[in-house]
Amino acid sequence: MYPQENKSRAVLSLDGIWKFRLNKGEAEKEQWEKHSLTEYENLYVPASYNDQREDAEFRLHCGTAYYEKEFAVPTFFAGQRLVLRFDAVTHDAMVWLDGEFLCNHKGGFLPFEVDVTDKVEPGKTVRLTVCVDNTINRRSLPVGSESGSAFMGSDNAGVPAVEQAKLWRRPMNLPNFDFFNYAGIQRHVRIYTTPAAYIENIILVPDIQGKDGLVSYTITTGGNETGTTAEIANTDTETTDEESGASADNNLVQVRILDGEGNVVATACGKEGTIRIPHAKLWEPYPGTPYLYKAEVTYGADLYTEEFGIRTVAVKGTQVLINNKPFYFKGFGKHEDFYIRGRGTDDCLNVKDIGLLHWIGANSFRTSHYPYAEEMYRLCDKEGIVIIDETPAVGIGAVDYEPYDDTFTLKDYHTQVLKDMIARDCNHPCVIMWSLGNEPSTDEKPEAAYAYWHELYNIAHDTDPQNRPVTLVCCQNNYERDIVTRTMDVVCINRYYGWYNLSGDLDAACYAWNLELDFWEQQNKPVMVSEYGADTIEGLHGTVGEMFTEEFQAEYYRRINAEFDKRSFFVGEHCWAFADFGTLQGIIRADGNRKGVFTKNRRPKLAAHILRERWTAIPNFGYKE
Ligand code: E8X
Repeated sequence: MYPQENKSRAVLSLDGIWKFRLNKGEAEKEQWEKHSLTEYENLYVPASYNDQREDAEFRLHCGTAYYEKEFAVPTFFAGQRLVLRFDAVTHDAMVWLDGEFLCNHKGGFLPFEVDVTDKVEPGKTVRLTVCVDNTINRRSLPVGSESGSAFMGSDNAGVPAVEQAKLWRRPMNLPNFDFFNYAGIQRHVRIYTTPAAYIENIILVPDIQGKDGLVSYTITTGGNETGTTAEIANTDTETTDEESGASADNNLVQVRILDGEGNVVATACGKEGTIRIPHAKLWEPYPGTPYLYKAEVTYGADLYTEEFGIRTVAVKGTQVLINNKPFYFKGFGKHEDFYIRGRGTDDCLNVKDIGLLHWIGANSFRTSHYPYAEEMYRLCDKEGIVIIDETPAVGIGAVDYEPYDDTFTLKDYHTQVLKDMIARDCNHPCVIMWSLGNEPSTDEKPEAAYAYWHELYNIAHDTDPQNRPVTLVCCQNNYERDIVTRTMDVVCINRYYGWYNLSGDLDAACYAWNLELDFWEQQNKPVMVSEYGADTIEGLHGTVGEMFTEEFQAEYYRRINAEFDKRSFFVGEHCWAFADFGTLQGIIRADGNRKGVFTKNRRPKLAAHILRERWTAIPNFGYKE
């Protein structure tokens, strides 16, 4: 659960300046975690390390780096349970306290935490060391190549001098994806307290019944107030000692539902149940009201308040329904990416971006290509922006459908990440669909692809208490051979007719779109475009709008969008991308990917005005009715 400060819980931030050192092969023999770093630079957390120094080594580093910080928790924390939480360390982390190994974590975009009550003595200064590893390979998500070249790279294979130089050069990461491999402690680091017996998790599932809202809730507790296993009491059998303890424990859980004005509108007791909220106000995407309630849970001395919305999501025929009304997606694929801090958590930037989404008339975005910082989802709950929540599974090729070796299968790791993402985000009203991943190979080995993705599809449905729709974002491919995409709840397609193919020819692009849409029309599924776009250099203009000009991007969206309007099963348009973003340097990237409708510093390109005109006239609901 997201760290919270209230009358029972305190939060101590460990953000700020940390000691930092890139490991150029020295750390192993010197065991940097065993003593305080002697040579180091001062770097800021949370942020990527890559752009914090004017040194190519920081930008291009491949491998591990060390962070270190000394801290003490206040003596008045004594008696409380202490938990150290990392919101995300990219990609892999190893953590030590005063040189003693504490934990490790694989994967760069989800939180991990460890109980340090017995390890951190209040009032005493301790040294926290974190080793981060930015390596990407066929065992990581996102996926990196282990030989060959990076995303769309051209390495002149076959030229002897080039082949030899490749063997000779420095080790480098070869992303199988089109965004900069930012790394480091990119999100907050905190110690939070709870009472010894504490609320471990809260799961809320909203529903609508007539004019009322229903919330099913499940609460798990830890540390256990009564000294028995904190399992839910089984009251219909004879009660043993242990069970009566558990039932007493169950009775310690109290739930109060507060409305937006702070009035108590319903109460309940026990670890699970269903609460009725008469005449409930629904959560609706902006410009509707994203109304939020609070579930205030107490368990003994502990308190945790979780915000939630009452809304439903379903797919019916060719429609995506929010609160039983057909929704039309208007928005973007985004990135967490900005000057200097790279992928570092930036609430101010998030606020700005939501403001721009409102300005342009968008109602949604996809967290391409990884789960974002939790602060963004919390903000979208309040601001009424709909999220398609994506795992970091980008760059998966047909080879990844086979086990890597005797010890590693990507699907197992992917399953874990998917479950962790759903566990982290499942209470957010703003999240209305899960994306299993982005642009895997689906048409090369269609059967193997089906076996891989369908298992994940089922796992997502089984894991999500709200059973939201599930999708897989499909790369432009042979959609007749691909048997995965068509089986998702919503068909999400990334298409670049007029850019990567039929380049610059918008007549041909529209023709191609229509041929493909004829195919999708037969599938009886809701279909949306999850990426389409054109690289555009701000300030580059032309009367006839050739590629890279602002006029071309504007015309591209104007022409293609008109085709979408002719299809009733077409439920949304997400432009690629919201803003320009960083990538690995390469021959098709001039200072990153320039397909942003906004520049990296969030100024509108011409297309932004065209989209604004269109989107402010398209309602959230009932557009295709
Ligand atoms: C692009 C986008 C990329 O940035 C995104 O992360 C994934 C890419 C296009 C795939 N989708 O290059 O701008 C291109 C397939 C072409 C046929």
